Amino acid sequence: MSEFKLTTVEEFEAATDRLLETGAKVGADSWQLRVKNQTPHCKFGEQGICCRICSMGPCRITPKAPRGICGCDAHGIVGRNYLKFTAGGAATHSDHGREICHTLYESAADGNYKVKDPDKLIRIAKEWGIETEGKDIYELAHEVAETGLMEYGKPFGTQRFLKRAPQTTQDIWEKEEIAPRAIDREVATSLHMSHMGCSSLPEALVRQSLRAGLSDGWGGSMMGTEFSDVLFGTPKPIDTEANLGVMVEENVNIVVHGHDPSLSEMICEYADDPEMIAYAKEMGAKGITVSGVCCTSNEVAMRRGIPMAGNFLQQENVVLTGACEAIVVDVQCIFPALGPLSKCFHTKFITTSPIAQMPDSEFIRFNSKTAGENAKAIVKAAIDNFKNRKPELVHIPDMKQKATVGYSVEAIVKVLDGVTNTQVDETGTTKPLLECITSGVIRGAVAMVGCNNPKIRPDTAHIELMKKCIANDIIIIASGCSAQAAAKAGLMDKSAKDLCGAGLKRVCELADIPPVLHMGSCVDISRMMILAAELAKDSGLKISQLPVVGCAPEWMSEKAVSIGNYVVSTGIDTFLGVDPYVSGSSEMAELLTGGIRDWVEAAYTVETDIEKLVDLMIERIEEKREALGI
Ligand code: XCC
Ligand code: SF4
Repeated sequence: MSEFKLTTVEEFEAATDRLLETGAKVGADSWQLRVKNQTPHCKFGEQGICCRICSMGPCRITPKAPRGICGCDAHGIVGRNYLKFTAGGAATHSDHGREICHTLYESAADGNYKVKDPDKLIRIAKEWGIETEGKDIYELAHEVAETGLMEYGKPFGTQRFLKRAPQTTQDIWEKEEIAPRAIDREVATSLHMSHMGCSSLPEALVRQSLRAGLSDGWGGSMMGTEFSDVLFGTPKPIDTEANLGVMVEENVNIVVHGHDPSLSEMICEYADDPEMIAYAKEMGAKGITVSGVCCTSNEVAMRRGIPMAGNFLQQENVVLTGACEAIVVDVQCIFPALGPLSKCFHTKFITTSPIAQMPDSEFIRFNSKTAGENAKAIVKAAIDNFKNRKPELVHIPDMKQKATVGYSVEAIVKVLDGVTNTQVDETGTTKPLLECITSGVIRGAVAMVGCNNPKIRPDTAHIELMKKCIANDIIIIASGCSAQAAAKAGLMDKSAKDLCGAGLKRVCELADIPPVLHMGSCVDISRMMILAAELAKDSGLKISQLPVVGCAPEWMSEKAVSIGNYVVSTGIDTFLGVDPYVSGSSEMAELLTGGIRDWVEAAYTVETDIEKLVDLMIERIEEKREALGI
């Protein structure tokens, strides 16, 4: 038996350096070079004290100029910036959710998109009070999709999915007036409040940030996750591989990148088509390999076992291999750099969404009605491009790890069933997991999420934090680029149980799981909310009492701030490794790291020293245990 070994960050970096040498040969730019050009960053921006929301400015706060021209102080400026940042994230995640609602609406027995998990659809319909009896599944799909779409603009009431939270959580949201109403309304209200001459009171701005975040996590993102499951199947554990070594030199390599599975699912479908494979062979390749980057990669890895080429800061590397025939993108987290970079190689950079259009790309407009044809055209374009490779530029780092992914809440409940002697009913409960936690076999859980950020040595924070947690019997649930960091390193290989403390190791063996559970993409952080809600309901505790924390050590996007806001608002303490541009206001910093605890029973901790960050998380988990007397 070969011995299990994690891939080290030094090994990643050596592989990247080798790829950058190729880049230098062809005159390619890279994020590593651009970071140098942008450093040091603007101090005003870093502290959040630059305001340019009206044309009397831009105004910057200094000791000599403590107020902008309108009289707004640092606290108001930082607060408005924070709210706008959140609104950007909530809008983005939720609009992704809306696209999925539309895809569901377009589903048909003879269409491009089918309902793969009818049980889940029926469950949601019942939950929403939609009559299911005597209806054709597609009739029901349309009705549920339309009801979902109404959640974005309904004039009255709050989000339907809030009822999934424990009553105690719902009461907090009501009392604090942060229960989210229509999703678009929360985004629009956020932009209204942060307009010139509206709110400049930190409390009001933070409250709306929490509310907008909740409209994402318990609204748009949750619909994105649930309806993706309905359309493409609810994830179950499945084996795959991760890191650049999943690309295959002899094959046509298609890399999917972005977030919306409506595109990537179709690409995978057609790349698997015997007709297409035959065509690839005709063109001199041995076959077709689809691999992924960022969250769309998580989506197809969880449902199809499609390998993960890498996470956010590895997106340029896939092109630098010289072996990427096409990088096909939909929305979000796509570097505009891919345009000029792909021009240095034979790679086709294919954009597909009117929402993400970029220079130097080929735009093949993708929509649900013509999805099949679009996907076929894209796969064909990639195959046709195989002959244009420049062999002297081809180098795929020989680097990959095994990973078992696909841990939806349903899957977690199922795999942990039977680990203890707890009786569970047929629908399954989280009681076995709770028993592991109360007995101390598992000390607690960390929800690891978020991106890479050049401010932190890529992946190190994710990996080091996870290693320390599992060694301390803390189980990790991961999503987004954090999950991919884990997979690339080998932490989603079941053999990684050897890095755990004795308790967690035993659970991994009994349940046959890796110690880091892949829960999906970033909209799938909604799965984590549901898991926390179920744990609270099954234990009779409040979510805030559970020994569970959230962590985004290398986050970078607006979406991540929206996520942070809904995780905290759900009662889960959240640890950040990068400051969300609030250091310029003591009032804002104090509210987010302390004051909001009085409202939602949780708050942020910001600590850029990663060693300290992990210790603080473990400390918090142990504090929660102590308070429960377990
Ligand atoms: Fe984007 Fe979702 Fe961040 Fe990765 S983790 S860099 S947001 S792909 Ni969401
Ligand atoms: Fe300056 Fe006030 Fe205008 Fe902002 S809103 S740019 S602080 S004048």
